[in-house]
Amino acid sequence: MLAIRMRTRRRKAVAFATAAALTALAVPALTATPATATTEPPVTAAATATATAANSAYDSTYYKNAIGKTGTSLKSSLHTIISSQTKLSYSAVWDALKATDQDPNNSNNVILLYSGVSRAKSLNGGNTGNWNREHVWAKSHGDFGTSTGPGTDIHHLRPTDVQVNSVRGNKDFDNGGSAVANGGGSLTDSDSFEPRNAVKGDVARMILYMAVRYEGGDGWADLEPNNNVNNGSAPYMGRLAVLKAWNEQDPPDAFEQRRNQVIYDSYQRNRNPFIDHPEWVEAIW
Ligand SMILES: [Ca+2]
Ligand SMILES: [Ca+2]
Ligand SMILES: [Ca+2]
Repeated sequence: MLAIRMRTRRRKAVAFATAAALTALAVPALTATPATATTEPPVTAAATATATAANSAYDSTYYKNAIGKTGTSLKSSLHTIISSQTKLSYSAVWDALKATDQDPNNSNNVILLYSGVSRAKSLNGGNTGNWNREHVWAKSHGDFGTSTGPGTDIHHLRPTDVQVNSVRGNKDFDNGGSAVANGGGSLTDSDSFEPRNAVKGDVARMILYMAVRYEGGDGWADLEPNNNVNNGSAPYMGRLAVLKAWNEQDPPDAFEQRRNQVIYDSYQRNRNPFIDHPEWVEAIW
C-alpha cells in the first residue's frame, strides 16, 4: 500500500499568519527556560471547563455534527470534520513552524517542544545547535515518511533541538527513565520517552489528533494509540493510559490554543479537537 503511493506535489497553500492573527490571542509570558514540576498547574475541573468554554464559538459551527456524541460515533464525526484540510509540503513546514511555535516574548525565536528553550528561527537545520521538524507521532510508526500527508501535518510537527530529537527517535511515550541532556526535564530509557511536564498534555493531544485524523484512507495507515512500547514500524503509539493521564495533568494553555488557531486560520484550516475539548479524550478512549 505504501510502496505504490504516489502523491503529486501540492502547491504551497500557505497564507502566512498575519500580525493580527499572531496577536489575536493573548499569550501570557512563557519562560524560555525549561519548566519544572513545580510549575505544573494542578488538575482541576475548572481548567477543562475553561478550555471548553473558550472555544464554544466553534461548537455551533465547526463541531456541530460532533456535539452530543461519544465513543466511536464521536470519533467518526470528528474524523470527517478534521479531514477537510489544506495540506502542506514538507518544505513549507519550516516556515509554518516559525509562525505556529513563535516565542511569545521574542518574535525572532521559536520555543523548542521538549527542551522549552527559545531558539532563533534562523537556526533551523540539521546540525548541532539547530532546531528541526520533530514528528511527535514518529513517522516510522505507520511508515508515512515526509510526503504530503501525515508526515507534513503540522498539528503534530514541532520544533525540537536536533540532538534531543535524536534521543527521542521513534520511541513510544511512557513515564520513566533518566534525564535527557538539554531536555528540559524530559526523561528517556531504552523503549520510551517522557516529555517535560509542561508539554505532556500537548503530546497526548497531538497523538490522539493523529489517531482520529488518519483512519486508513487515502493510502495512509490507520494510526491508533495502544498500551504498548516498542511499537516499531506498526501504525501504533503508546502508551494510551499514560497519554490519557497526561491530557488530564496538563490542560491546554494559551500557547497551545494559539497554535491551534494559527493552524486553523492560516495553514491547514482544520483544528485539533482535543485542544478545544480535552474531555473528548475520555469520551472516545
Ligand atoms: Ca520505558
Ligand atoms: Ca502544556
Ligand atoms: Ca486512526
